[in-house]
Amino acid sequence: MALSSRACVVVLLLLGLCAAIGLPAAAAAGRIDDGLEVTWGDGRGSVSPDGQELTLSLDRTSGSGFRSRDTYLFARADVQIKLVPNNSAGTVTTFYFISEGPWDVHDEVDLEFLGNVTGEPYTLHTNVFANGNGGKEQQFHLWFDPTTDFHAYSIEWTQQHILVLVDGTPIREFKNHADRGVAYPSTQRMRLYGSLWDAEDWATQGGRVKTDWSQAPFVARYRNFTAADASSTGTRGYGQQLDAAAQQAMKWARDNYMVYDYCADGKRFPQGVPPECSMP
Ligand SMILES: *[C@@H]1O[C@H](CO)[C@@H](O)[C@H](O)[C@H]1NC(C)=O
Ligand SMILES: *[C@@H]1O[C@H](CO)[C@@H](O)[C@H](O)[C@H]1NC(C)=O
Ligand SMILES: CC(=O)N[C@H]1CO[C@H](CO)[C@@H](O)[C@@H]1O
Repeated sequence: MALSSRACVVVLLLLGLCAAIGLPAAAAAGRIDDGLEVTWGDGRGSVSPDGQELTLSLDRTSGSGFRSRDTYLFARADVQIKLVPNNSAGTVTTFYFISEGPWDVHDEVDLEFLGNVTGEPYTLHTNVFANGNGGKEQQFHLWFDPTTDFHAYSIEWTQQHILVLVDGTPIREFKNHADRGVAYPSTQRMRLYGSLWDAEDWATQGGRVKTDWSQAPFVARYRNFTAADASSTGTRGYGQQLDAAAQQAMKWARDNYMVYDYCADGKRFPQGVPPECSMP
């Protein structure tokens, strides 16, 4: 893959600068806006002057959001987020892939962080849409306070699976069972998006707790964004089966922190949960 000459110059400059101040070159991440662009919010989304942090804010008038400059057909995306602190009830902070074609057949992989009142846990809501069909929700609490520090959230979307990771621990794997008739996102390019918006009607404790606008503006911070092509099996080690340690880690996360699983919601699916729920 050829780097553009402009990218090369930037890389060379960074390497030179790092050498000059004695830091290892690996510490020189690019600017976050090399990969992401703020697209809405009328100034409520911004990038720090050093390019290391993208901040989204939300007030009564509007939220804000960004998107990736590139589109992907299979990718591994990583970002670190520091969520809205204190009373974040009603707010939703997101990071997701979505295709750009017709809505009725769209693909999507969602991470949505549902805020809460101070001291109560955030919920990480995940969902997968393929060919316009979603309804595959799984929700998690986190094993740390996601508002005091940055933590890494990743989506690995390959031919084999969609894997969601939190600080490198897999929490959800949605396997490609297209050969058994389960729709899987594999033909439409997707773009990454992030946003901070108000959803007080449903986000927190089923909508019972509303947004406290006296706490506005609400702020979420993103940094260290990377997205790498993962179209060929095994690219950078991605797209392979989870090894025993990863399976064990995922089991730990799911046993202890999963708070909703569509596959276990017999009330919602009286005729039986969707077929992928019983596929290994
Ligand atoms: C908020 O806190 C309540 C009480 O601990 C919890 O049941 C709920 O899952 C939390 N998250 C949301 C989004 O309501
Ligand atoms: C940035 O993210 C990469 C993985 O995408 C990770 O290896 C690296 O340690 C992160 N850098 C910092 C400063 O956290
Ligand atoms: C307004 C308010 O309550 N701010 C608090 C938010 O939480 C941090 C710690 O996470 C406190 O230091 C602030 O005082």
